[in-house]
Amino acid sequence: MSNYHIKHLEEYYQVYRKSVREPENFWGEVAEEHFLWRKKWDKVLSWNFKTPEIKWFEGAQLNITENCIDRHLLNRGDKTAILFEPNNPDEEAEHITYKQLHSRVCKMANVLKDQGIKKGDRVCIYLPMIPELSIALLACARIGAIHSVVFAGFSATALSSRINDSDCKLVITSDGSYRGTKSIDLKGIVDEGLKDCPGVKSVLLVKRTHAEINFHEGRDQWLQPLMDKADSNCAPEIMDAEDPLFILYTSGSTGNPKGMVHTTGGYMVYTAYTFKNVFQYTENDVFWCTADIGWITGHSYIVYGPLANGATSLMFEGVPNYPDYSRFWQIVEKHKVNQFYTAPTAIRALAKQNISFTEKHDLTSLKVLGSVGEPINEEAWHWYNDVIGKKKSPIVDTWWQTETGGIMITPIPFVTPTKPTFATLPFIGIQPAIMDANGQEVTGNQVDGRLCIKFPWPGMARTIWRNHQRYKETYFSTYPEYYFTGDGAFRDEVGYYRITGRVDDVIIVSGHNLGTAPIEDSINEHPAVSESAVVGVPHDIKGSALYGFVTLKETGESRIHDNLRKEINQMITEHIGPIAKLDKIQFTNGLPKTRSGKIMRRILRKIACRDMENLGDTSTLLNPEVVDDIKKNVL
Ligand code: 6R9
Repeated sequence: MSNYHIKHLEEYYQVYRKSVREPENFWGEVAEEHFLWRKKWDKVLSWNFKTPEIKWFEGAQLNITENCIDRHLLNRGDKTAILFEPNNPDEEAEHITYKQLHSRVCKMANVLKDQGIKKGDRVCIYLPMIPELSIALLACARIGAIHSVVFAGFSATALSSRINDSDCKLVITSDGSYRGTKSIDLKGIVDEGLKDCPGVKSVLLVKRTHAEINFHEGRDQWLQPLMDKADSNCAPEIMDAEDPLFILYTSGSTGNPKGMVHTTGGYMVYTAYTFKNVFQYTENDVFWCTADIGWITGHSYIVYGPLANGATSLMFEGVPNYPDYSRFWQIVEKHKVNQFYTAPTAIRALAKQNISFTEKHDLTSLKVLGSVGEPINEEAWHWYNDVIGKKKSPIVDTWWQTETGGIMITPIPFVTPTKPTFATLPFIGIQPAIMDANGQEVTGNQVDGRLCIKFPWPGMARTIWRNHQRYKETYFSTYPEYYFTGDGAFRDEVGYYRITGRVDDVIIVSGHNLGTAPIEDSINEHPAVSESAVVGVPHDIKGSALYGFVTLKETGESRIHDNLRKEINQMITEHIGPIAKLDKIQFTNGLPKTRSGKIMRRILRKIACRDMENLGDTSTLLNPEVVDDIKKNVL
């Protein structure tokens, strides 16, 4: 029996038990059966959560691109590997077969070599969602260079600090990018950023928008002419399983972004195995993950996981509301998408629109719907389930992190019965633990606390780039011998997990632990409310009091605001109890968000506490302009 593709709940429990009792045998078998190794490992796993040091498949040798491309050439050479849907629906979609992908990756790999890039060098990739982005990741992996993708929505400052942190020698970017009706001057941002990056010797440019750019002689080169001349074969660099594959930055609750380092063998095994099972991908399905490759979700579930399975992975350049709010559903119909993976923030935005946007498209190809990035609230879950999935396509609410490399807690579709707002069961091989306030693991069900993982899994990040001490302090020091996720979780009577949000967002009011997510959910149910964020402020008697920032669908006069404040507190009282009532409610024009759509509660908390001087760098926010307005109107 192959344990690669789980088919029913009993099998899940059976495979899960094996994965936990004999992790080395289990992962050894998965790795042996489904991948191409140049040399097998000497040892499946060695680990120590104190130092911390984790090694998977030590001694093994491989190249991940042989697994993602070369080995499919015989049977899937003419199958579409990457299906590119451009921003503009009138521009033709591009089908890149595995054969074509092989040739383009090899050519780009040869171009990088000609630029002097060698195994272990860092290459920064700052590109929009166009095929060259996926090809660039794979070209780096082909020659053993470590890629560091920076989301092409980040500012020049954010870009240069990431380039310098990992000493990137070369940057791959484009003249510009399209986002709906706008085109963005990416090259201008790169020029600005590179003023502070003396280590960058060359910039390779993809032509996308044909916008005029400043050409920096001696540093900049157009990529295409170099590709045209390059050889379409490039022998893969043979890598050790624990050689770094990439660095990806993620923001911490304090300080500079952390360059999470993922290595080759374990990451490949974990992303491929989770992809196959969590999306129940079968040959000829079309898989679409709407994330940007600038985030871990795109790395793992647009590029590496799907391609390691020989899948067809759709890549979309545009935005959900261009030319109008039916764009996602139009793409699903056009390409007969079978698995669709998106974020709650997109689901909420789409659910607000007129029903005609979804109704005019045929969504019957959909088999599995995925959610990732933040807790999905009940209302959004039901809309996704009923309107998009027609109650037939299970929702996989997948909890995981940049640090975990792949999906950690999730239903397996058609196997695990779903439950709104619950990520349900640990994935195969994952051993979650819930910790109480005294730092002890709590056993049994119907418990909540902080979410840790107590045993290594192949996809975990091994360190923070050149800052192992910070890796240790952030993830392995709060609870010795456990990996601490920074999230809170509740385990229900059958052992299902519900992620309750970052624990830095938990507020203790009069000795009661309150998660911000359920309070915000109740506020958001008020018909006048568009969005909200709740933070804690110090309070003499209660310890902490709750301060709410609320964005309304339409702004009103102050008399209406007073009534609204009462009604909002009434809703909270009804949903949670009077203990969760807000002491202060400030109406705002918008909430500060990260580029991936997460509300920056840290900034709001400081404003609410009138700690205006220490807001940190707000320039990388999606909407830095709202911050001043919120500061001005603080209560
Ligand atoms: C993959 C990704 C990680 C944080 C994580 C948690 C939140 C992600 C979630 C979820 C509830 C889910 N998160 N998925 N919370 N339910 N299904 O998003 O990585 O950008 O590093 O964010 O996102 O708080 O700790 P990353």
